Amino acid sequence: MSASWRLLQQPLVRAAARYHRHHGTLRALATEVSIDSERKPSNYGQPLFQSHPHLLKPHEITPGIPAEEFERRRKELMDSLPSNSLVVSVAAPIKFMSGNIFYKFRQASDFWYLTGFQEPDAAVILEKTSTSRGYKMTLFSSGKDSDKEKWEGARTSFSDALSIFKADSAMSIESFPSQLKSLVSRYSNIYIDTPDPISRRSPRTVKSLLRYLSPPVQPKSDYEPVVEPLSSSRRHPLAPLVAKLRTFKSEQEQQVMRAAADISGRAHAKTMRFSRPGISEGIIAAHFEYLCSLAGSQRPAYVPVVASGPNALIIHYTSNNQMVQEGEMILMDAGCEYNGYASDITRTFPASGVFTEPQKDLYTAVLNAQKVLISLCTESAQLNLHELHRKSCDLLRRELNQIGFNLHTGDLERVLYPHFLSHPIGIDLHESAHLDRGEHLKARMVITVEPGIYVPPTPQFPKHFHNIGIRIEDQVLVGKEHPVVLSVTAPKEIIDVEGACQGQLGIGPF
Ligand SMILES: [Mn+2]
Repeated sequence: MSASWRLLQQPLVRAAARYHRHHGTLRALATEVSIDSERKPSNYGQPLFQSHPHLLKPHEITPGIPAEEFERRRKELMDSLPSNSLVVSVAAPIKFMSGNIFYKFRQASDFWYLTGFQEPDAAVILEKTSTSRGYKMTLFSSGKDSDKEKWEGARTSFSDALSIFKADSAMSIESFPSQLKSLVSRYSNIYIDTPDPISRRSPRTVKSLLRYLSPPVQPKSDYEPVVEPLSSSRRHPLAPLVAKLRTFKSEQEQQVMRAAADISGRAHAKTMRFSRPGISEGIIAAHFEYLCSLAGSQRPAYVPVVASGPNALIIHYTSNNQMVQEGEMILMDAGCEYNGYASDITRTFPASGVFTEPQKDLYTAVLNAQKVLISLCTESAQLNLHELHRKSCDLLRRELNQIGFNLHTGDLERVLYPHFLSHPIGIDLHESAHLDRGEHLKARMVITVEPGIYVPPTPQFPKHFHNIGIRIEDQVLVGKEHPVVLSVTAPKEIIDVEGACQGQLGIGPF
């Protein structure tokens, strides 16, 4: 048995132990939730406790999120709407890389948040009612089709859509257009996200020409007549309302996010140990992604940045294809998606395992600022993201002037620190689209705190800092009085970063 084979087996052994632990304790519940985990292929369009007890607990619809929580989300949404309201949310389409070669499917975030349903070709309609539940839920999906399932895998049946996903009614997606058409005429408030009218009459730019000429061209939908005639007074966007709910993370969501950040944080620590001069940035990225996948992550939350030396000055450097040189630092901005939630961590570490004096000085400047900023991620600090960003500029300016910079107006914001400090994070990496940066931070929000300094080789800055780029990014759960750093497993203090790189913490490389 080779060493690497044994390494690969370890997590599997642990997973098996977890499975048996579940299995043992759950025999008693078997009358309530039937387990058919022995059955292959599975009978469902996604992992469920019934088929995947090693991934989910009973009554969870997605790993870590129980059915009651999806119920609570829908109820909260519907309770916030006026009477006579209808909500329509649809699944993501399958996306294609080229021709009929598809990408790994990822569900649309809002639809997933409201239903937990992970199949494409699906939709949900929620009708506000005066019942105690507060709404009626109709789930549209493919249902069983043995010919199709033989090629594409199992789909959840309509009866399981009722019993597991708690729909009042389950129908074929084929009947969605006609159902939608008849329902929209009966309600006075329709909450639905339709294609942005501006994008259909997009300004004449080179990019829009390229989009137009590169197939597949979005055909003008046959279904436009269904929603088009709704006057704007009846039709409202759904996304801002769901965004408001998604801003505040439940206990269950906090735990999934902590687990996602844990996986990424540990992978950062192990990748510090793995990295060395003489290997390419791409190998470091591959190593990080391998570790995350091995720990159960479904996909990277974004294309990782592995920038060695001066490449770190490019904020979104993702080519990751140059060699790491002696004496350089590696800026790695990488995070996985785990059970539906993104993680986002940046660390900057010395390739050789020891910071040089200038690297140490600049790193300490960014770290000092970052730690003060994290301490301000509380409800009681009464700050909004704009104010927190301005604070980060003040703190960085003071730190830099202490280590020999002589900053002039604009040097910091326009040159050395050109990006924003923070963004909310959750199911999407950037949950900012509908967030007001002017609103005070509140408990149960999760945001990133990511100050950075990138020094170009120009004479107004001290020469020994030229071509150094440093960013330190954590994910922070805002508390009433105390912030919680979710990405705590990624080493950050100089002594810990050097220790991780040198293997002194007993971490990694695998
Ligand atoms: Mn970020």
